[in-house]
Amino acid sequence: MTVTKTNIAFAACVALFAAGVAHATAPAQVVGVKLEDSTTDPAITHMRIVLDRDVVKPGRVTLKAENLSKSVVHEVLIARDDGRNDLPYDAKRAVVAERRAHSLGEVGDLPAGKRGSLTLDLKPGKYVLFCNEPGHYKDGMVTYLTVAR
Ligand SMILES: [Cu+2]
Repeated sequence: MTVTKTNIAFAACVALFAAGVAHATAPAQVVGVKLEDSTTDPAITHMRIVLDRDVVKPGRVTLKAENLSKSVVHEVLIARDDGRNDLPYDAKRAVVAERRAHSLGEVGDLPAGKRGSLTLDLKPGKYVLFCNEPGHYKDGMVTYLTVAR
């Protein structure tokens, strides 16, 4: 077959399309996110976020959050971790300044015992997950997820 510009363009389109389909149909990687406090277990002295894995591959990632508290509302937000020690904080409201932290999404305001999930397309890098109910981030509801090839 004679190679023409049209053929090359067509081949490139097919390759892109195939890559797109493969990407769309690849199952999302699941990260279990447990939201816990002293009502979950009296031995837990500070509220916390526990992930069942802390490294995933780039691509679609589903955060499956479960609020294991008996009485406290929790939530989980995710943002890229830019290497700062602390996220930008609004001390007056006792919350992370979500917009300045560039939140990528959240499973918001989960009542005790409830579950929720969020699927995102994540590029390689380090991410921070935190609860932004007032006071919870400072109490320790923050953890990290690494996306690496
Ligand atoms: Cu919380």
